[in-house]
Amino acid sequence: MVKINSFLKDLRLNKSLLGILVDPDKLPVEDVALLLQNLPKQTTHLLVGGSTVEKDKTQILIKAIKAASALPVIIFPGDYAQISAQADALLFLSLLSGRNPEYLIGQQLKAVKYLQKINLEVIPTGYILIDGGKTTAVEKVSQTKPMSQENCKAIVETALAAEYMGKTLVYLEAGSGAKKCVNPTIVKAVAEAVKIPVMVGGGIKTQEQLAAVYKAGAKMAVVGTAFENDLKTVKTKINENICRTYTHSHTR
Ligand code: 1GP
Repeated sequence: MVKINSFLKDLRLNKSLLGILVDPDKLPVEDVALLLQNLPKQTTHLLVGGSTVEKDKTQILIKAIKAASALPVIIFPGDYAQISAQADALLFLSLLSGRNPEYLIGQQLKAVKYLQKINLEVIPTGYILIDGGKTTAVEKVSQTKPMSQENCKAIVETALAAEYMGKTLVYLEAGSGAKKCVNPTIVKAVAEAVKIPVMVGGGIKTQEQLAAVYKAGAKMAVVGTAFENDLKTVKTKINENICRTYTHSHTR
């Protein structure tokens, strides 16, 4: 089978892409229909993955999403065990902000055997963790420190190192649930310095923040927590309605 690099093509288009991040540990597979019905209109991709996901959960969730939706699914893995042949592409992350060999080459090596067997678009990604005002799961799991937003120069240089290493994408990550997202001035400085597409995530909660990230030059923005919270509200409302109907039908 010929491998089609469609995700990379999407990233190189002059379009603002929106990836909604779904954590298999937080979204039960029976909620896939609810997820798909409530996606923001601008959603172009689904990203699936989490820092500490139970075995096989990612694969089961991706299978359910692919059965119900034509949206491309990109794996954003916390570890190599989350790779699934059913997805469209894999962010093959190297955590370049840190100095933990496990996340620079260890996990990548563990993935090789399986990747050789399947036909997945692999995107070499320079992953840069940036301080978002709280300790995030990435920091805890990787045992690395984020880069300070005060040091834009160091972030730009790390992104350039990613490009020189041959990465085809750079991901500026403030971490899931970050208090402050990556400052648009940093996004702009990186986007102007590198030739590869820039992806930004962590702490994006509003349309204004989203617009600012795109304006600064990001090709793709990733939203997880804010959408999760929206979905919870929808679910609560549905449950309330079900309870109301139930109570109603039993009080007649
Ligand atoms: C985390 O960038 C993603 O890896 C999304 O972050 O959950 O804060 O949107 P949020």
